Order: sequence, then C-alpha cells, then structure tokens
Amino acid sequence: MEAFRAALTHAKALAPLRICLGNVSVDMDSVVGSMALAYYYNLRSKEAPFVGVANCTQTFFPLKLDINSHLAEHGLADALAFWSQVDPAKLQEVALIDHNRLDNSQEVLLAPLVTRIVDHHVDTSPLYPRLQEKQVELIGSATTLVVEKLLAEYPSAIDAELAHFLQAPIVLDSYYFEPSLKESKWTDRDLAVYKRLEELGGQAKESGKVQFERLFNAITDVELNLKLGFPSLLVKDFKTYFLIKEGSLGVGVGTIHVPLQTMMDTFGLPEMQNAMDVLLAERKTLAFYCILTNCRVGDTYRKELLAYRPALHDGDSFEAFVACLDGHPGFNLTNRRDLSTPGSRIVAWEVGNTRYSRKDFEKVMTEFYHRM
Ligand SMILES: [Mn+2]
Repeated sequence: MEAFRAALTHAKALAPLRICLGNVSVDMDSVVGSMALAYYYNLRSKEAPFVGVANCTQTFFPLKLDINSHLAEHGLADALAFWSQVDPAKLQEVALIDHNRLDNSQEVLLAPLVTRIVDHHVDTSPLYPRLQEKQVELIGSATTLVVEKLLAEYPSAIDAELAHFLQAPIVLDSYYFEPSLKESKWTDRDLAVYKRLEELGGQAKESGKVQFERLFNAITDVELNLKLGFPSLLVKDFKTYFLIKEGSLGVGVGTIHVPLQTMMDTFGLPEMQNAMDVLLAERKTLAFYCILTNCRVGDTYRKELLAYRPALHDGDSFEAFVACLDGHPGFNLTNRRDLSTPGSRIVAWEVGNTRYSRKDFEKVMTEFYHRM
C-alpha cells in the first residue's frame, strides 16, 4: 500500500499530463478503478505518470459518503485528483476507465486525447483518433479488469491493505455476489479476482461481507440521504444517456436510495419538480430526467422508475419515450402512476425486473432512438 499511496500522491502533485478518468457518476468502481489503473500504467512505464481522476468537482465529492470513508480509511484522501483540478490545456493523454464514451460536456475537449479504454459497459465508443489500447468486457466491475492486469503482471504489487482497498468496488457492484444477480451484476471473473484479493489478505481486517454491508449502508442509509436535500440527491449518483438524436437530446438518470413516496412526503412534489427544472435548465442538452430508486427491503431490493418532463419541453417525444419504457421487456414496469402537476409530466412505475439497472438504459435508449 505504501508504494501505491506514494506513487499516486506523487503523480497528483505534478501538473497532470496523463490521466485515468472515471465516469461522471463517480462511483466506487470509477474512483478505485481510476487509481488502480493509474498505478498499473505507472508500474508499466516510467514516462510522465498517470493520475487517477474522479470525474467531478472537488466540492461535489463529499456527497460520495462511501468513497470518502473508504479513501480516508486507507490514507488515500490526497492520492485522488478531481476533474476540476485538471488543466485540459496541459493534458497529453486520457485513459478512460469505467466508461467508453465521454460525457457530452467533455467530448470535444477530450476525444482527441483518448489513447486507452478499460471498461465494462456496452461499447458505444466513437472512433478515437489516437486510441492504442481498448478492453471492453461486460463483467461486473471495471476494477476487476484492472486487478486482473496487476495480478498477471505485478502480483507482488498488491499487499494485504491494497487488496482490501481494491476489493471494495467488486463487493459493492456485485451486492457481495448476490446469487440472483449473477451474470447481470457479477460474473465468475469478478468472483475469481475477489477470491485472489481475499487470499492476498483483503480479509485480514474484516470479511468482504462486512465490508460490503458497511459501504452499502453508507450509500443507502435513507436518513443520511434525506439530509443531503433533494437537489443533491438528483446529482449524487447521476448519469446521462445521449443516444436520442445522436447526442443532441439526452436523458439524465439519477439513482436514489430513497423510496419515491418517502421523497414526496419529505420534500413535496412541487419542490422536487422545481429541482428537476433547475437541473435540466443547467444541462441544456438534457430533455428529460429519470429517477431510478433502489432500496433494500429485508433481503430483497425494490426499484421504482420516475420519468420527468419539464413544462417547456416538447410533449410528443416524451410520450414516445414513456411508451418505450412502458413496453420495455427488460424493465417489466408495473403499477404505472401519473403524478403530473400543472405544467409538467411525471410518470412513475414499479420496476418488475429488479435485475435491470441503470446500465441497461443504454439498451433502452438505443431502442427508443430506433423507434423515432
Ligand atoms: Mn463500473
């Protein structure tokens, strides 16, 4: 861990020339994955070091309760850089981790600099002119792919503490290898990598199950989430999907770990509507906003989906979007409710197939686009 900490802290202290950039949802996989990938590249080459970069501002990052506690626990709070600290004019090279298509806001700026991709999402990448290495495999965690590389080429680089650090996204993304989520949230490759990290001492401090429970509770605690306020919940775990009309009109999807009814009781629908309007006005390329709730009820998970159209947006494409969601066999949406207020359209459902996740919005959007 000492070498990992020293290498990344040193790289961050220099003006970043080469970065490993996680996706804009800034989840554990993106953050740990970007740091691990930077470490791997820096072991492989002594050129200008790669820096692990969280794809957000430094002021946004405290919303990520689980990741902040994970970095602090391992003394790595100073080893991670933020996108807001990077001077794009000085950048020479970008490696994408945990996404293969740049966020719309970064596409023009960074596409000419992308040389490497390590990811586990559906490949929707454009042709990057300088791309040299690309690994896109549909497994549970992008971090699994990076740890596989470290284990194969630099096995002695992972000590017990680093093993414990690296296994966090794998236990989280897989819901600690929840059997019903096999093949959707984890695969045998994720499990094999986790077992190797366990053998290297990742279990010494606490079991993977305990680590999962602790981190998962930091993300999903309803009280802690409500305290953040609704505008923060909208962007805390937020991703945009831009296949509609090839990038001109997108959908933002926020995952929120609070039931819809609890949010409506706490904040009230008018305040929620107002916050979504503000967000959509700020991000001019977004047409609609969706909330995907994900809450644990005992040993099972309950998911709900809400689709929102602000007053000023064209109604026809929203109705087409809602129809696409409604009939989508993947989500298997049930119990449709119309929560529209004067001036806005709000439709909410229960998600019948709780194995379906936000990641699957890529498939939904592709289908929606082809219908239009
Ligand atoms: Mn991921």
